Amino acid sequence: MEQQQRKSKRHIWRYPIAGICSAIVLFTIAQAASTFFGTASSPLVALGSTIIDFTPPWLKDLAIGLFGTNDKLFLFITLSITAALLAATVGLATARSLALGLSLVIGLSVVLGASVLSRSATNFLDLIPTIVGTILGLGTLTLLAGMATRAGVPTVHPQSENTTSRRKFLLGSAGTVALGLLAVGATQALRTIRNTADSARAALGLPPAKVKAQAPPPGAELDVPGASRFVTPNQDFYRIDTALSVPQIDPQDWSLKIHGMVEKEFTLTFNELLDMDLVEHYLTLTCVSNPVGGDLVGNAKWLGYPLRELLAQAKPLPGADMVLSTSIDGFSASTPLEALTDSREALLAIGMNNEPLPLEHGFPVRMVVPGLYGYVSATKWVVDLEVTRFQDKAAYWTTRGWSERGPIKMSSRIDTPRSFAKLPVGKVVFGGTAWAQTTGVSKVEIRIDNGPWQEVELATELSADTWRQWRFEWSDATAGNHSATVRMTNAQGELQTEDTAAPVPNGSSGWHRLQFSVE
Ligand SMILES: Nc1nc2c(c(=O)[nH]1)N[C@H]1C(S)=C(S)[C@@H](COP(=O)(O)O)O[C@H]1N2
Ligand SMILES: [Mo]
Repeated sequence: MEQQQRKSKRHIWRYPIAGICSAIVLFTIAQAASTFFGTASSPLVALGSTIIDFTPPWLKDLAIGLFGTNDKLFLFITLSITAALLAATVGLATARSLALGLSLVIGLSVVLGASVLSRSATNFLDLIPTIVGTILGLGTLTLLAGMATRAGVPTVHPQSENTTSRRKFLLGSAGTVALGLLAVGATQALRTIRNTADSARAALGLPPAKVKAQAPPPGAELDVPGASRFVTPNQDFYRIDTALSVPQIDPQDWSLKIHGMVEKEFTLTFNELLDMDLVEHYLTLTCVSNPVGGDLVGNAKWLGYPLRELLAQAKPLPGADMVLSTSIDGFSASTPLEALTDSREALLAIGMNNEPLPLEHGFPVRMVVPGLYGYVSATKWVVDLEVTRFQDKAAYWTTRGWSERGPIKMSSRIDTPRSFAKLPVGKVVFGGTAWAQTTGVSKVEIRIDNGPWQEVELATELSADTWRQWRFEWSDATAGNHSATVRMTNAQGELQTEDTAAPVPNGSSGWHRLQFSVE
């Protein structure tokens, strides 16, 4: 008896492994099966998205601050570690009783299923991947827990039995995991072959713009090494969204419903949009989460149809003051109706820098609105526009502690030198950018240490909707530690505020300052 107890203690490690293996099988099989349903039918994606939706603003901000656009990788790693710990605990429970372990798995699967169903654009059919994964996960747990238990029973040839049972257990574990991974690999390959959004994007020839954008004047680019370019290449453009997996939309399946407080509701198809009089416009997009000096800002040439014209066709009713735009993945933004009907070039965009929108930037259709942070205006994968009132509806981030309106705060940034750079004595070249969308930048000043404010050279302005690069030469940089501070003035003569504010609830403010040394 004593002998047996010691033995089972020695084999106890097999149970957590059995638990982890069955979790891997559950998730990989469900992931594989989700290929045949909507993306949110993967319990991993659904759970991750649900967590993102419930992440308090301060934590989201901290994650973006710490990990930048890798915040989702961070979420994924945290999620994996948590899942592994949970699975190990469930495994250990089976050492006590298999029924207990199996019930725990079923309980956790119910949570997974609930998070799948809670996603927008899922229905009961999307539960199938979770159910199939759970069945195979339960099977794996039963099998491996059985092997673990048999290994704990003493026999007449303890030694040899011990090694074979261990080998069997390890083989069994490795085998189930390998099968799961194989299933994911195979379906992933299938997904790539069938990926209609990717191939539709590749096949899409953008129609020419009826109104071409004015080309940036030669002076719009200052070419300071280490400073950002005037136009941000698509692959370098910051990406912020709540989508764990990029929505895949076949343009032929896309349509936009315009409804709510309008005289005439209608639905727009992609082909209809292609046939409309499209315009081009350069516009600098900014994220409300951008910290002072941060890089969640980019400038691109957008091709699209003016939302002003689209809304004119729907004829908003008196009293309406907001348009709630909703993405296929459930994200929504509240944009003041005025910003979409006044003279600014707010677009229902299909093109970015002469290409169809990249998938992660909203293919096939998104919104971009000059002067407003992305969270209240730049809905990607947009499928629904509801004309309504601020007092009746609230958008995604508004219900999570951010302001219902988000005009972009004027801002300026030092791109080069970098913080804590070590530079040789002599000439130091500073470069950066400043933006005040819809108003325009009229002056940028720099201060070295606590010296006087000095005006910098400004790039030629393309329009008030785009940022302006700047350049400054400090010709007699002296050895020692220094700081540089930058500030701007907008075209109405208003100076950028020195008061610092955190991104929550409506955008950061304060002067960008950095330290460097000259030696
Ligand atoms: N569908 C969807 N659209 C979205 C978001 C989102 O989470 N989901 N985020 C918004 C935010 S906060 C910003 S700053 C911009 C960023 O656009 P980009 O990723 O193309 O730079 O998209 C906006 N549109
Ligand atoms: Mo954002």
